[in-house]
Amino acid sequence: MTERDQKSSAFIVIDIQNDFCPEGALGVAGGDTIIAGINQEIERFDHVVLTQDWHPADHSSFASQHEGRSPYEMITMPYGKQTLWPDHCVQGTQGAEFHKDLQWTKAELVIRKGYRKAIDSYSAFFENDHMTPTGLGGYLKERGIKNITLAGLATDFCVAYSALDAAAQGFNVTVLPDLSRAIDIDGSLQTMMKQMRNAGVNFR
Ligand code: VGL
Ligand code: ZN
Repeated sequence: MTERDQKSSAFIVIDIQNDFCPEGALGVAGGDTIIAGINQEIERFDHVVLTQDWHPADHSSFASQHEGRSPYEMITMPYGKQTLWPDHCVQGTQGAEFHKDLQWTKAELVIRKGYRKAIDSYSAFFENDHMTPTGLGGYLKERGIKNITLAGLATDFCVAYSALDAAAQGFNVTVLPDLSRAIDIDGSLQTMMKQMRNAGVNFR
């Protein structure tokens, strides 16, 4: 990267939290195996942002809040379709903390998402109504960031939705699939990889 590229590029690390690692409440296979590689990327970038899934204990994306429903079922919410999840990343719990091996100290911003009971947020940019901004797009633009590199958990949910929104907002987007891991429900990985390719997301 040239010095100029370096200044206008940010690395966004998605949801490297205990609950998304194999022992966690919504464990993603191999989720902890990408952390060393992510730490190396953190070293390389001038600008690092972390995201943190951050739900109230009664969040509406939890199957436990819906009588007779099980995790991984799909329901319809006022804002559209929503997959139901095991309770995960509850605010202030150990499961919501960053994995202990993640080198997070360099991060300039931690963006929390999914903190409102009535709506989930996969993307770091917009909540799942695709309308309510988190503020991250404005933050990055105001600071002159043009290129975004993304990695983390999970490839087919928070990484993919963040990449799609970033591309739609005009950022030049690169996803690192080798430093991301997927939940992969009903072909979601293939579907989202295709959507990212169609949106002009780069892969490295
Ligand atoms: C995520 C499901 C529910 C993710 C977050 O980080 O990909 N997936 N909440
Ligand atoms: Zn979540």
